[in-house]
Amino acid sequence: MGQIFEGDMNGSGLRIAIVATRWNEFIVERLTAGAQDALNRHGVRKDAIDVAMAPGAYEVPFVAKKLAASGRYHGVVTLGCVIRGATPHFDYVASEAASGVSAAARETGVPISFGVLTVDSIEQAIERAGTKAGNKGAEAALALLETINLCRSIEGRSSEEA
Ligand code: INI
Repeated sequence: MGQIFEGDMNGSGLRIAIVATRWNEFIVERLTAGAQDALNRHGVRKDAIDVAMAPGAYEVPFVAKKLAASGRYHGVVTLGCVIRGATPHFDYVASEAASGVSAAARETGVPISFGVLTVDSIEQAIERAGTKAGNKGAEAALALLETINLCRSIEGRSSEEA
């Protein structure tokens, strides 16, 4: 059998950027706290986490790409919340956010995780921001650590190396 590449969730020595939106701040500040807590618990130092505030989810990919391209971070967590309204605006904003974030990661070669909630109601958002459905900010932070370390495993480097 060939090799199996896996990433652990060891965050020691990593520098991480978080992009969070001002839109739906009530929800997104809980996602941000969840992401910061998960990163700290997995060894990322508090002073190694920077937070950039974007206006809305539509602007998230642009800001995430700037941060990723700066060369200052091992990875970027994106956080936001798009709540379906009565107009098609939701679909445009949500799909631009999702496809833009994955394009930014591919174009920069820097892992970027997607913690932008796309929900039907404020209740669903609350459920995913630290209540009964967990905290999607924390999940996005852990997915980022795993992806960073998976890349290092593929490149033949340990998660202890800078
Ligand atoms: N931005 C969000 O982050 N969440 C939303 O629910 C939302 N809604 O519903 O419109 C939203 N719109 C703003 C958008 O992200 C841009 O900031 C705006 O279009 C300016 O470019």
